[in-house]
Amino acid sequence: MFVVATAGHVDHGKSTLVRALTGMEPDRWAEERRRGMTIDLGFAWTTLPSGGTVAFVDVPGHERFVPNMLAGVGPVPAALIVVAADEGWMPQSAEHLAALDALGVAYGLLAVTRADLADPGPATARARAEIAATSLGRVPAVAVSGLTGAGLPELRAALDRLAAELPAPVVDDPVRLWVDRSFTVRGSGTVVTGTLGAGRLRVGDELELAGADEPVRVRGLHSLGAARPEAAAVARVAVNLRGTPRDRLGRGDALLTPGRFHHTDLVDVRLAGDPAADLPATLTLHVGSAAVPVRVRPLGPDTVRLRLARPLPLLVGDRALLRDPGRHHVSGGVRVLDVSPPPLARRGAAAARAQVLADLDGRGDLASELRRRRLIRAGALIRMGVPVTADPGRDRPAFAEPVAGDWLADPAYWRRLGERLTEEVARYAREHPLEPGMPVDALRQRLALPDRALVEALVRPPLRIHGGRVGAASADALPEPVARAVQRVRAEYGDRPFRAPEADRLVDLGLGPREIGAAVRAGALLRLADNVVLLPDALDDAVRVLAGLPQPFTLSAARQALDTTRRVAVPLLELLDRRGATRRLPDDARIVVS
Ligand SMILES: Nc1nc2c(ncn2[C@@H]2O[C@H](COP(=O)(O)OP(=O)(O)O)[C@@H](O)[C@H]2O)c(=O)[nH]1
Ligand SMILES: [Mg+2]
Repeated sequence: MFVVATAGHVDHGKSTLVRALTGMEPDRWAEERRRGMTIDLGFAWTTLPSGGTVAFVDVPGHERFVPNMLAGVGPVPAALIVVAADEGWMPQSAEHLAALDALGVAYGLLAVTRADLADPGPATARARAEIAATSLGRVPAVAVSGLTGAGLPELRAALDRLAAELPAPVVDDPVRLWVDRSFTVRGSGTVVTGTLGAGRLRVGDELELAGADEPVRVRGLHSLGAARPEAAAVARVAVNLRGTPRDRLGRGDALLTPGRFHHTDLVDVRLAGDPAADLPATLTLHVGSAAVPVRVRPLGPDTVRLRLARPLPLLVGDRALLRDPGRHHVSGGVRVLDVSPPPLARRGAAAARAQVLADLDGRGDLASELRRRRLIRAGALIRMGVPVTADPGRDRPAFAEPVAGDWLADPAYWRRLGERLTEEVARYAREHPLEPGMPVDALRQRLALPDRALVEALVRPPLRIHGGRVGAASADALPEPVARAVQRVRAEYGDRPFRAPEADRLVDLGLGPREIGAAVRAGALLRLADNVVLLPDALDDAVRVLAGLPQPFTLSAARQALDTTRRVAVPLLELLDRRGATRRLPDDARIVVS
């Protein structure tokens, strides 16, 4: 299906043309028919010569109803611009065209109506010239009469050609269905309609509705007046929602694929075209079918920050329109550059921000997003509309490899974090010489990281994580004073390895319980009992000496062979028993287990 919105001055024959093409009545309201004037959006469709379907969103032309017009054209990428041959270019012709231009609509067709009343030539020439200066560029023109039917076959053929030009919809994209109508159907409940520009809807789908705590569920789907199990973009759809009260949603709301959109009330945008030097401080932002009051804060020459009166599911790259409702004036188009911009608290922050924005183009470049955000979850970027998989077609570098979980990092920032981690661990070791490394959570806070997994991913040899702490992997990590003390133990006891330093000697050496604990954890000392320590190689040496004794041997024989005291021999043999190097027999003698 191909959806096209009408545009043009009031009474130029838009609704008449839609009626003539489709045989359907676009003016749905009794009041519209009584007054002969479109007030709200109308919907009608027909089959084209190619066999394809065109659906029209017929908009009101009167200046009072421009907001309704914008809700209709917002989600629709193609326009049928209607100008009456007898009246020519008029103020709402210009305002509607300005709106299409602001929204960046690039596909369109000119129908010069009421050609039975006047020569369509001058109106055609003027309108084509006006249109050529906008995002629509040069468009085909067809002269028609809704009264006589002249030109209608040519118009149908031109619509077919336009449909063939439109880019193929992305049916795998998430759904963002801007609601343009909501009503209640007796027995079915709430129904909303909209133009599905991308993605796919199925009966039974769960969708997200901003402001609703629970997902809403698709109970039924209609397209072109018939019930369907599914609808794929592009399509006009009516969605019956299960259990959602009618007053919970209306025009300007959006039904979304759950978890795929970031709701924001703060965006930085670029103004399209030649930005007016002085934008009013308050305007209305029109995007999709929504119209939301915004406060405007100028940043750079063509960039501003918008504070929205209510959050919207906006994406980087979205086109929107600013309008001054008081002056009935389209102030211009905007392109969303950032849907999650930083606060501007410091002095000079706005100027700095303007510099950053000057380099953004609203295309959601992953490398540039990572440079600015440094660290962010892939899911968060996707919800902002930034593609996280490298797109070879766009010739951009692939930085999309997560550093941990689904965290993406700017490579330079990540390297710097790694260096800072090393520094922090070294500093911690200096300040806490007896602890076996810096707790992971302390590091996480120190580096201001949002997730422990990031700290863990940053640890590289010679550092390692052990027992929830980050420290050096080797015994070289022994704190300086302890290392010196162990050195002296080695020097004094190296040639009589089974003589443990006496308690007062340990004190002299500066080896209290905490220092001994650190040395033992680092593998520099072996603790047999409180205040009984040996050098770590003593165990193997002892087994060798004991193996040379006649088996079994007594405690006394062992003590003499090892040239030590009971203070050492008793716990040493018990340790060897526990390790399975020796075995204690029922008579308390032992053998070395070979
Ligand atoms: N003679 C003539 N009258 C037309 C034609 N198209 C529309 N009209 C009349 O112009 C008036 C406005 O038409 P309408 O379709 O409501 O205009 P809209 O406001 O642009 O939707 C109506 O009285 C129509 O009957 C046409 O091609 N020829
Ligand atoms: Mg009308």
